This record gives sequence, C-alpha cells and structure tokens, in this order.
Amino acid sequence: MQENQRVCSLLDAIEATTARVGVVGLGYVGLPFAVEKGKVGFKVLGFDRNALRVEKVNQGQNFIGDVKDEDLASLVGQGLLSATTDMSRLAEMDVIVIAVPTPLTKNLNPDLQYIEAVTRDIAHYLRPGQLISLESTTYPGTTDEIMKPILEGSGLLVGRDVFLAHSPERVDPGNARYTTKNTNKVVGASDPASREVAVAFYRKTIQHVVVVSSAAAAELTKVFENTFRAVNIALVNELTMLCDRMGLSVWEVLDAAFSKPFGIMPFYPGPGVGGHCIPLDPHYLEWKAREYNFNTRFIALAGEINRHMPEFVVEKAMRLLSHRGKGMKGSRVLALGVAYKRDIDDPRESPAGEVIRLFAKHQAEVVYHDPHVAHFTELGLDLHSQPLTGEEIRRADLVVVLTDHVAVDYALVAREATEILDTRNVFKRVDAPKSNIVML
Ligand code: SAJ
Repeated sequence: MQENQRVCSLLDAIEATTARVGVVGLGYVGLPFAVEKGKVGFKVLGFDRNALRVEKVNQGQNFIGDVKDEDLASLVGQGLLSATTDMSRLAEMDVIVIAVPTPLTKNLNPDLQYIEAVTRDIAHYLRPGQLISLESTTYPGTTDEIMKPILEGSGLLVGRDVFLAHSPERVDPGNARYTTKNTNKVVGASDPASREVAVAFYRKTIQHVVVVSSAAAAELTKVFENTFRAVNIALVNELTMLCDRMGLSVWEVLDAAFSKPFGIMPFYPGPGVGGHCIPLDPHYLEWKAREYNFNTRFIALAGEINRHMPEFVVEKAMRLLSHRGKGMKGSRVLALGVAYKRDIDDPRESPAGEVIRLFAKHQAEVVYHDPHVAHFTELGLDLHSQPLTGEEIRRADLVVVLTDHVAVDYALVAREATEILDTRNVFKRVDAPKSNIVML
C-alpha cells in the first residue's frame, strides 16, 4: 500500500473512531488520556507492566484522581477500555500513545530506559500504517534521534510505512478546570504524513491542537513550559531568603507585586519543588544543551535554589527553637502535609522528604499529618500519618506546614500549637490569633 493510501486509511479509521488505540503507561497521564479517547468512541487498550494496575482497569476500578470513577467503570463495562501486560498486542493497534516516566539519574541526567524499552517493544510488533505518538516529557531530539532509529530497525520507514509524532502531556494533577479534554495540546512531527495523521488523531478529543513543524519543537515547547515554572518558583524562593535577612514579609511583597494587573503572574515560595515534572524536566534540556556547547544557566540556578529550600526551612526552624532555648535534638516536630502539592495524594519528589530527613539528621523527632498520604516512604523514610488532634499538636515543640492541603483544621492548629512555621501561608485564610505563627 502506498504512503498516501496508508495515510488515507488511517485518517478514515481515526475519523470513524474505528482505529484501535493503544496507550502505554496507565499513570496520571495515560489513564485520563485513555478515558478521553474511549469517551469519543475509540476502542482503547491500555498497556502497563504493572499487572495490578492492569487488573484494576479491567475491573473498572479507578486509581487516578483526575479520572472519574464512573467514567472508567462505564467505558470498561461497554468494552471500550481494557488493559493488558501483553506487549504483543501492540500489533493490533492503529495508534500507539506512549506516556511512561522520564526520570533523572542520581546525577541529574536523563533516564530514557522506559521510553527505549517501550519503543523496542513497539518496533518488535510494528506493522505498516501505525501511528506512534510520544507524550512523555523529554529533551528535544528524543523522538527523532532515539525512537525513530529503533522503529526503523524493523525495516519500516517513518513517514512512509509508519508515522511518528510528539505531543507533550499537559496534565496538571488536581486541576479541575483544565482537563485532558480542554487543555490546548501541542503536536509536532518531522514529516508531513506523520503530522497529518497525528493532528487528526488529537483533534478527535482535544478542542485546540497547536501544530508545530517538528517533534523537536514540540519536545522543546514542553520543557520550556516547565523551565518557565521552575525559574519563576526559584525567583520567589530566592526573594524569600532575602526577605528573611531583611526582616520583610515576602508574602506581603508578593501580594503587593501581584496586584499589578499586567506583566506579571503569581508564583509563591515553598519548602522546595516536588512532583515528577518541575524538579526534573528542565534538567533534560540542560543536558541536551551541552551537546551544543551551551550552558542553560537559568535552569542550573533555578534547580540549585529550589533544591536549597528544604535546608532553608530547617535552618529557620532551628532558629525558632533556639530562640525558645530549645535545641533540635529531642525537639518534636509535627509536619503538616507531605504530598508534593495541595490536595493531591502524590508524595513523589516531595520536598517534605528532604525537610523531614534534615530534621531527623539534627536528631529532632518528626511526625506528620497528611489527610491524603497515609504512608510516606520518600528518601528511605517510613512514616505513617498521625491523626491531627489537640494533644498531638500540643506535644509538638514546632508545627511546620509543608503542604497547603485544604482538608486540615488550621484553626485547631493555630489554637493548640506552641509555635508554627508556615511555609505555605495557609493561615492567611484562618481567622485566628497569629502570635504563634512564623511565616517562611
Ligand atoms: N510550586 C511552588 N510555587 C509555585 C508553584 C508551584 O513552590 O508558585 C511547587 C509546588 O508546590 C510543587 C511543584 O512546585 O511542589 C510543582 O508544582 P506545579 O504546580 O507545577 O505542579 P505539577 O508538577 O503537578 O504540574 C505541572 C503542571 N502545572 C501547572 O501548569 C500549574 C504543568 O507544569 C505540567 O503540565 C505538569 O507539571 C507536567 O506534567 O509537566
């Protein structure tokens, strides 16, 4: 079959939603994506190496906060969504979307093991007419320089026999306003045929598709988005440390600055930057830029400042205890919130891990309460969330707010705590005496 016949055939199948869709990686990106495709009528098969996740999907049991339980159950019940660990079934797919993790190694280098392993599986079962789209956040060049050669090792050519694109995920976990369906989506491919079929596929479920001329442009767009956040968060974190020395409130200054109706956007300090995106993705770009003999200084500096924040929080806590004649050793610290951001249950890369590790290193006794995270095992810790009672709060020599979850009784904390270090300005919303509250 000629290239344009393959394009026409795939376009027809996409338009009719008869194209079989495979989603590799059923995490916070893959499962919402699979559900959206199922909801418009595609028959979707999820692929995951985690047999438990596969079983949960096949039983219609949701495990991703951004997916509605009833949507998953309904699609599985209709036979529009199922899952498997059997990678040989990739051969049945017309479109394969990859949403696997892109972590960093210990020395902040890209770790593409998951993308490469999945691409090898796809290449093994590759057949003419398939579209492969990478959604994982990665450095510019991954799709064309890493994936394409592996796929063409099958003897099939990208752009003629099969199609290859990059469409970076834009999922903001916990964001009820912007979902997989209504978030503008960037799609890029390095040949016209791949671009045509990829754009048609994404336009079936996403209201606004932003087309770029290459996979690398799409990859760079996403790492820029996250670098933009990392740099701006680092800027307000740096300002926080300066305000601490100047005896000024960074929260007051930022609130005043963000009253400007143009030319600025709100970012707020915190105990560090967590999650599987912001602390990691910019370093993918930093690593690739070196290949062009280019030092991305903003990325390096932002990472350095954001990674320093846990140390700043613990140093400030040490000062507070010392002012009351207490040393860290033997002091009891109650941490409020360990998830990496508000109102979610994900503790991955959470700065709370490093904060708690540093407290323990100074021989403070640390306990935590988090309504969304019952068990916290980051950085080798093994802690369980304690019930938030008046007694627990009074027992603490210092309460440290690390995550600004809504589902915490901050009025009780303000009433019962001896002293509070608030790294998230949560007490701004609480009508209670503030004499025992110190802001980051
Ligand atoms: N943070 C601050 N101050 C801020 C904003 C965030 O300290 O002003 C911290 C958060 O507490 C968190 C970390 O930074 O620990 C990351 O926060 P985030 O809001 O960027 O949350 P993520 O990583 O779950 O989601 C982001 C998306 N967020 C938004 O656009 C609001 C977006 O950058 C990406 O779509 C997504 O990562 C991704 O998957 O790349």
